[in-house]
Amino acid sequence: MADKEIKNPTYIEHIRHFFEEIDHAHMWAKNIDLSTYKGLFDQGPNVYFQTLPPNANMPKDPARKWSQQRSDTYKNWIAQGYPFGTAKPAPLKVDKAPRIRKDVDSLSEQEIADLSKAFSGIMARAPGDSDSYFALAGLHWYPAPTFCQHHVDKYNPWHRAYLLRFEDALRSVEGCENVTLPYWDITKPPADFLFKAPFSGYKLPQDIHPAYPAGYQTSRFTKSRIVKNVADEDIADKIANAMVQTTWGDFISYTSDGIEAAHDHGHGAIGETLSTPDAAAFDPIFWFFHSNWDRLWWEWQKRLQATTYWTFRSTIQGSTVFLEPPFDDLRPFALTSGQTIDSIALGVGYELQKAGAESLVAMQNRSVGSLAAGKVMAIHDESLTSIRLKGIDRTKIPGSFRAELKADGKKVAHRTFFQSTQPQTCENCRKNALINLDFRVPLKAIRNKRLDVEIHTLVTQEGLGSRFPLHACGNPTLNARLLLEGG
Ligand SMILES: [Cu+2]
Repeated sequence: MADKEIKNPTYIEHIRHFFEEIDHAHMWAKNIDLSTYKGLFDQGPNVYFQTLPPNANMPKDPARKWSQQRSDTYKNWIAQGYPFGTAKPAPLKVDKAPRIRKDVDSLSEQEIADLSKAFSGIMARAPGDSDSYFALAGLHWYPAPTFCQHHVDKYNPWHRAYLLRFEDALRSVEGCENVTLPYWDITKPPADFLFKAPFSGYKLPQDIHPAYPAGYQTSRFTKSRIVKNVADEDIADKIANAMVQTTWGDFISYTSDGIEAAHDHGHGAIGETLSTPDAAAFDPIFWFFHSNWDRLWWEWQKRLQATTYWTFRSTIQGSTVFLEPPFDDLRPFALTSGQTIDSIALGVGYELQKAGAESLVAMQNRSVGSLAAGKVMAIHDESLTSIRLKGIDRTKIPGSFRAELKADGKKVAHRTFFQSTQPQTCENCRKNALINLDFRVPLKAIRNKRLDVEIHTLVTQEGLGSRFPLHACGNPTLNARLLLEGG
């Protein structure tokens, strides 16, 4: 094996690649997990001795025995205290998959016509047809029993399965067998065709809830207002921050600037039907908006070399319980239908954007809440502070809301949280009732100023305003951390 000894190896850059699927599956059967950082840490010296040349026990296959150099690299890793490391993004490769989802901006006239035919086709189906637009959009919240997977690890896998299910329905329309669901890159203005029928809106053929009776017409802000909102909400920056994270927890975060935070702010920016999960999926723009979040997850997986079940596990530093059986319980898309969906290995590709991809790589060295103590750190005059609003009981708040941080009465930061107007009816929401939201602001914007927080609901009742009292949602607390930079 042509290995080279590495003096300062890290888990994420080097060590995890020493193991293959066959090793993980083999050891997993013996109740040993080598596929996560924590699992490997627990087995550290053990693995060293088991793989030590020349008479190693493992791996069994003589062709895959560890070289002396690899063994030395592994030893160096242990000797240096098992550093986790920061991923150097793998170059983005072009996907080769039977289904390629394109950027909405790059569709030909013919492709738009086909897509339009597919949407009209499923919209014309009877509401009782499980492949109808009505039935599929209804799985997101109303009128279905809630299957809500938001603000939990299964958020991305669940929506991935949902998109596949929807795309399959589009492809079931005659003449649309090759249609795929394009993505709207939210950092660019939404394409004009999204504001024309059948993509401009949808009228409910029957009641889904007293607030959404038959005849309810979906609505969203104008194109120019959406563009302005997306900019005001710093969504591009949140995405960029998510894309350079090394661990799954940091990537998916809604508490700080992770991908679900970007998603939540996006829902609010597009409004009005989209601003709560209740009827969001009935507005056709939902599907293009969500195809983009799935693309970003897939691109992050590719950058982290985490596109299969076992390699994906290597990015998880927190609990892996959600990946254990029944991980494929992505109801109603799998299990109940007897079907299993591999929602980690997508099987669908996304067309790369012309620019964009490389620009993300440039965004390194962002401020973080904690640094490995082994690293040198610095606190600068311009340093950022993270102010945490902690312990919000969100099930008390009717619908999506915005938490605003004010300094001497002036808003300096805000966070949007996306949820149903009836969160207490959802088991997942009740289980994850208490949430934290982090505001990130330059120290100088808040120093020597009086800070306070307000919560405002996005859906307001006529004449009553939007302010929601803090004592009515668990009396959350505030704390502040100075963010550190590698110096
Ligand atoms: Cu969403």
